[in-house]
Amino acid sequence: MGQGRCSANIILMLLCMLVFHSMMIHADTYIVGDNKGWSFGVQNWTAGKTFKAGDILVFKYTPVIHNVVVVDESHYNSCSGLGGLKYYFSGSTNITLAKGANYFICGTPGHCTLGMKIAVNVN
Ligand SMILES: *[C@@H]1O[C@H](CO)[C@@H](O)[C@H](O)[C@H]1NC(C)=O
Ligand SMILES: *[C@@H]1O[C@H](CO)[C@@H](O)[C@H](O)[C@H]1NC(C)=O
Ligand SMILES: [Cu+2]
Repeated sequence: MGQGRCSANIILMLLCMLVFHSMMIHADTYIVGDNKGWSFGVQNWTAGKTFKAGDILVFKYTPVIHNVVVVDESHYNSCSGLGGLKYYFSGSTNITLAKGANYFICGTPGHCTLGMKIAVNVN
C-alpha cells in the first residue's frame, strides 16, 4: 500500500519535470537585427514577430561605440538613455523578455534617433 502511494508521487514528480522542461524548450532565442546585429535602423526588425515571456534577445554590437539601455516608454519615445533602468556595454548582451512592454535603446548620443531602438511587446 505505502509503496504504491510512493511510486505514484514519483510519477507525479516526473510529470511535473516533463511539463517544466517542455516550457523551457519553447523559449526561443533571437539575434536582434539578425546579421546586422544591434545597429542603426534595427527598429523595424521586430515587425511581424511575436515574442513570448522567457524568449531571449541577443544583442551583438561593438562595445564602447554602442550599448544597450533598458528604458521605459517615455525614454524610448524621447530617445533618452539617462535614467535608464539597466545599462549593458559588453558587446554581447542576452536579455530574457518579461511579459508586457520591453524597450531597449542605444544610449550613445544620436544613435537611438537613427533607429537604434526596439520595442518588444510580450503578451
Ligand atoms: C520603420 O518603422 C518606423 C516607425 O514605425 C517607420 O516610421 C518607418 O517608416 C519604418 N521603416 C521601414 C523601412 O519600414
Ligand atoms: C547568449 O545567447 C547565446 C545564443 O543563445 C549563447 O550562445 C550565449 O552563450 C549566451 N550568453 C550568455 C552570457 O548567456
Ligand atoms: Cu549605438
